[in-house]
Amino acid sequence: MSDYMKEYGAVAAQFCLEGEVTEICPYGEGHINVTLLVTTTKKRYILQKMNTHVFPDPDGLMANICGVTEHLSARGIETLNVVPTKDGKSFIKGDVCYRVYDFIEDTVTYQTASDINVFRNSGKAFGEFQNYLAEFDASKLTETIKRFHDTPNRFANFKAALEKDEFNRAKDCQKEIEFILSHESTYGIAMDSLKDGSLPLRVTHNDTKLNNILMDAKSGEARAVIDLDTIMPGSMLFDFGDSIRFGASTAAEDEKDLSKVHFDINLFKAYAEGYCGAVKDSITDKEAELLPYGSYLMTIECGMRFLTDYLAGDTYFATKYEGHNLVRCRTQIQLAAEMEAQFEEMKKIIRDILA
Ligand code: ADP
Ligand code: GN1
Ligand code: MG
Repeated sequence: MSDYMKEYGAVAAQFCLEGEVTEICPYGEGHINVTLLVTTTKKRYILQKMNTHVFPDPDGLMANICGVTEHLSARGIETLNVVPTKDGKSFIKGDVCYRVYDFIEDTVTYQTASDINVFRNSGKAFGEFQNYLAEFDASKLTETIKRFHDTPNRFANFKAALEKDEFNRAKDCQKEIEFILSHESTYGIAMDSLKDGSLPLRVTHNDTKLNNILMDAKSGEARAVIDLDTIMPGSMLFDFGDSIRFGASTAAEDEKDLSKVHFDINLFKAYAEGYCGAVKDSITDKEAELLPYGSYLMTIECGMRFLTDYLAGDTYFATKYEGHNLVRCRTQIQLAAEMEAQFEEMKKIIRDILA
């Protein structure tokens, strides 16, 4: 029996699975939950050990997911299917929490946008997802992580970690610290505009990286938006921007060789064609104008979050080696700097698409 069978076999047995479990192994590249592929004699499932350090209200979180997935499947849209426990609950609640989804077969997730059409299709799917969420009653949603994309608050957390420098790591990342500190004046635009009402508050996904969407393995079309843990009120800038942050790069999020990491404006254009095409009836002028800024903001915010976690001893994001968060931070800083230099071209692309 494999170690994973030993560790998770009894957990899997508490869910309504078809067939006998034959194998359990780690799966995917997520940074937050522990994700396992469970194979039975009949089918495959995803078992997740939920991260209750990051998401402290698992009841509220699972109520969000059940509500949104029911809303989507009632409209015939492919989505995650929550497999109940044998006592009819949506997850196992205890010191450790677990949930199970059907494994969505014949799909792939990409860690980079190696195919421009796949990236365009993902933009269309996230835009359509935004439209479906617009029909969802926001008052039914729990805010699963407070102030998730409140960049000024993220900056305050960064400064607190820097001040503490608990692991004496600040000395290894002076250049990165300087970059984050020197860009403070750019962090407030989205939050200020949400506060003064010039940007509409919508229900958004908030974590729209390319590996949070399942693409059809054969056609390259999008099949299902996944990782629904962070669905809550937010801005379109967050969803558009986070996809660009991750996908409009020529390299992986944790590429060590920065000479390989560049912001690719053709990938930006392809994603924007897909996304803006889908939301053209609801996007406001101000949102359209700020999409390039949103891309930059999500990128520098993520860089700041990786650096904060590095300084604080790697307690938030899953890491594979010491310094992993610093490597990730460096790619984000490089991308943010390249985006900053291309705002005008990016704005023109959006204007032309929406004209
Ligand atoms: P995390 O919150 O840690 O990012 P995710 O829910 O995104 O966890 O899952 C991690 C990875 O597992 C995804 O990127 C995807 O590759 C895969 N995955 C998750 N759910 C499914 C599913 N229902 N069917 C197929 N693959 C899945
Ligand atoms: C995390 O859960 P995952 O791996 O899809 C994080 C995102 C970051 C991303 C960086 C809940 O996403 O906010 O942008 O890592 N999710 C959470 O890759 O913090
Ligand atoms: Mg994920």
